[in-house]
Amino acid sequence: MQLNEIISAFAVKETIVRHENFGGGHINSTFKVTAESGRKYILQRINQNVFSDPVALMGNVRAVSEYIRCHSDGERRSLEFVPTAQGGVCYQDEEGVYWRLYRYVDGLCLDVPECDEDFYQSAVAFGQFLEWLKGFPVETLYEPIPNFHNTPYRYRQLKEAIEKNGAGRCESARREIEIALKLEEAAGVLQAMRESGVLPLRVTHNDTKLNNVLLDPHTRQYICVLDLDTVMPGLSAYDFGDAIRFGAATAAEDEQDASKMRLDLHLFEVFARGFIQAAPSLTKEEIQALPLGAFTMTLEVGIRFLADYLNGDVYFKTAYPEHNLVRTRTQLTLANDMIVKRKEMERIIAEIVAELQ
Ligand code: GN1
Ligand code: MG
Repeated sequence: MQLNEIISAFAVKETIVRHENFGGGHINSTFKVTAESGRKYILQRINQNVFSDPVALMGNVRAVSEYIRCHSDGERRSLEFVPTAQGGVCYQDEEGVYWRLYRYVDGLCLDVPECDEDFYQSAVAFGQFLEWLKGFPVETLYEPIPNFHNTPYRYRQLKEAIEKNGAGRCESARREIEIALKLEEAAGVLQAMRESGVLPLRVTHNDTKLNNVLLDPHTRQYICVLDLDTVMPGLSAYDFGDAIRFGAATAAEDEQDASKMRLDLHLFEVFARGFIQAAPSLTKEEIQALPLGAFTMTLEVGIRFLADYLNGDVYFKTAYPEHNLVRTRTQLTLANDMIVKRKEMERIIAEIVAELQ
């Protein structure tokens, strides 16, 4: 790969002197590149197995970023992408691969909050994201991955993977399959609430991991939300839930010892407070659905990891053969702990609501 050739397709006149892998995303390949001028950029190769129409996807990114710029607190609050020399949103190289370029902003992306305030900041970031976009015409968004958080659909995909047993791994995941299938009914409740219209459709981020928020290394305030690839119509419970499953957990998503995995109720409370404060337009029904969102998003990604393990690791990047199974175990353990702690989550949410009134 000739990075200099790729960069020359964009509207910057730069010679790249250094590049390194950057970030821990499971889907795209990301590089931090440094130009002779000293300026830095983030160059990303868009994974076309996952994102079939990178141009339409970048149309979402552009529309949402511009809307945030007009409706936010005056800070930029989204990364600035560099257009191609022809004014396009991304560049397709001779091999058909799509690339995009962002101006680099110095900041921290954490996998684990170093203090409560870090996690609180990410809650404000994702809460404000929903709030600022509440007037955005949701129906104009392109859906990069249809049924992304449709958990019953994810179950259908899991069952197909079990049926096919493409990688011959069903036997080694027998326990996990059994646990996952037992939880199927509970997993469908949120989707039913979406379909019945109890919960409003919003512009949601859909991948609200703590490491998708950029924090200022000095002030520790959030700078902006990252990774807008999965922005599409969705439920606030998705964004709340995915953030809780990743950031309010006592162990990493791929901790080998799943028994270390629990929901940390203190971190749950820290995040819930920031999120609810930052998004005053949340309805009573949406607020009540937040604990369900945490459980559903955790279980959902658990079965997605499991299906990918059974399919032979064709979707998520993996570092070793059991990686997706290890991830499955942590997520199923966490989802079960959320069932146990459901009442406590609900009590915490009710207390926050009362305190904010
Ligand atoms: C993927 O790309 P990344 O690492 O931010 C995935 C999310 C999962 C997450 C699990 C497009 O996010 O849905 O929750 O991994 N993104 C896509 O860590 O599938
Ligand atoms: Mg990401």
